[in-house]
Amino acid sequence: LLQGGMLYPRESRSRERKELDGLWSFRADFSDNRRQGFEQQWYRAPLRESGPTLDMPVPSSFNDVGQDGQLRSFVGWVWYEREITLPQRWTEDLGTRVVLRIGSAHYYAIVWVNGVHVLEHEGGHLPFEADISKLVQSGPLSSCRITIAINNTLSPHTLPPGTILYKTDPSMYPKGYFVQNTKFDFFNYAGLHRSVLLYTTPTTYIDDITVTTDMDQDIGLVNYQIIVQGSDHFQVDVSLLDEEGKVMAKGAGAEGQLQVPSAHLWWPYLMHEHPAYLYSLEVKLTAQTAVGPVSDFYTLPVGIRTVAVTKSQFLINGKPFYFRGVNKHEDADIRGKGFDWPLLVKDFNLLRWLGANAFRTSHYPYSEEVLQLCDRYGIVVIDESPGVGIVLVESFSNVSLQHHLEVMEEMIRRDKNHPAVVMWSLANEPASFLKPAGYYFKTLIAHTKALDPSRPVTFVTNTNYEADLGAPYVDIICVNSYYSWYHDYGHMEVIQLQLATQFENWYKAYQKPMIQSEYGADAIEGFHEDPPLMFSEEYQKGLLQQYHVVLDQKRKEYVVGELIWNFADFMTNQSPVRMIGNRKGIFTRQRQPKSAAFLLRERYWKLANETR
Ligand code: BDP
Repeated sequence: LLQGGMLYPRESRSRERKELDGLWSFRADFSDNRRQGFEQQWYRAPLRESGPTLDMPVPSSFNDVGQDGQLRSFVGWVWYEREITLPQRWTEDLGTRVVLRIGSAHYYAIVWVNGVHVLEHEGGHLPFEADISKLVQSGPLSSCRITIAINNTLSPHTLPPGTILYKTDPSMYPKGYFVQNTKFDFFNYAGLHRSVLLYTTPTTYIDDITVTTDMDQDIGLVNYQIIVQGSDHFQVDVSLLDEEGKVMAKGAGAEGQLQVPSAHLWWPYLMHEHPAYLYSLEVKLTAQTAVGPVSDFYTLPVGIRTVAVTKSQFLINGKPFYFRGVNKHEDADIRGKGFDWPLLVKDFNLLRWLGANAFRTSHYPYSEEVLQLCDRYGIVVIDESPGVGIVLVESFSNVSLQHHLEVMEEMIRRDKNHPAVVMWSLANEPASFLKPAGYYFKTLIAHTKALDPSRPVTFVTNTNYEADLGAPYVDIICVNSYYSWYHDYGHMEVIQLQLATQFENWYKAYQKPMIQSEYGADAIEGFHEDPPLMFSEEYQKGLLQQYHVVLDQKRKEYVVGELIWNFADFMTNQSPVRMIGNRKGIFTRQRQPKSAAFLLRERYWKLANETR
């Protein structure tokens, strides 16, 4: 199991934070073996001393900000560096703990501070951090040089997996020629996608908080568990405040249960006149240490809600919940997968305009700020791991499974306290018919449930119901299908029959609630054809309408949700079936609506009014 917590870095009376967003120095290692940076130890001295550097914005993918096609498709190590000056109180007060936190570095990262190796991390979508107090408090330096080398190469054992293909025919390819192949449908953007920051805590500090909630009649139950590092002699006090700042319950000790009479529940968007009610759990730690008394403060937003699954329903606070939602990507022009506040707020405004109440983080964990907004707006989340494109037999091996187990640990550690997160999704469209898939998913699901017994677990399948070896272990069956797009293309008249058959087969086999976790069609904005032809706005609309006929029948039985593919157009690898990316968005990549967005908006508001 992982050591240590991963609380979101928040300021408090005892904690400071310093974002390192902005321009970093950057160099891609174009040497033949891509290892010149290590051979010449680029981390030893400022990067500009070992050769020319570029200005690179953080957070952002490095791929699309430049005019260099070679850099856009670069595979290998890139180097980032930033020098900063630290406040004196950080470097001179030995009671201060200074932590370097990297929100996301895709895919493998090695970090040095002032030339000293401090940590390595595998995986492009989850944060990692290192205590760098000793390094910044040891000398006369008040400056600090952070070097991060990042490798975007994917192998059969990474998540997502990929393969490097060497092309050796000397009559067709230059010496050493290789390409990165992937089995997933989005561009493998890379770089520092989320903020890099420094934050402080006292040396005795609140390391982790775990909250689960329940209801007893109208009494809200908040179970909490707090982990403290740095001292064995401490006291923990907690209070739970309502939205007006009134103390509703108090507790003492690192573990306990708070009771909130007439609790306001956390409800999804449009399911209640006051959705997304958030309490604040204020945690105060006091400890006696060698340097005197120390206090640490941390405040965690808490939503009181329950989640349960029956044979045919998904219940939130005991009420049937229907996922009216979308699949998204972290993707936009220029910045690629780089975090961007205006984009984030625009997306949430569009979701609420649509009347959507849910999305899936296809196909990897999104930034924490996204989940915080979901908590605040009542947008329900199916939180998905980067297990997309697991289709090779090697990717079901023990090495791969071990890494996937660790990713689930990191993901749950980061996201466990978000009321908006109601389900874990372990993978998207794995080859779950392959023999080792049964053991793989059985183990992965058991581990996920052991880490978090409070949420249902699923993975998203496109395998035939009779062949799927993982489906027996999930709580909800999530199925992707593309009738009249990848099969019987051009023939919308077959959708109703095929979709009804899909639902009926799965339900007969498993008697579990189902979600249509993807369906959709590409449409290029401004292309019109009536009668509808593929790639026109009319075809996209027509296809969705056919799906909706069947969804309307089956949602009265056991279908508990529908998630359109996709919220917005997004970048993919170049291929003859992709016209500058995947065009299945109901919004363009610039977030302008296609006709289908208006159709979906009408539908979602109608559904919302029915179930309110
Ligand atoms: C599904 C995948 C999704 C793709 C979509 C498509 O889950 O990632 O983008 O197909 O082809 O199979 O549009």
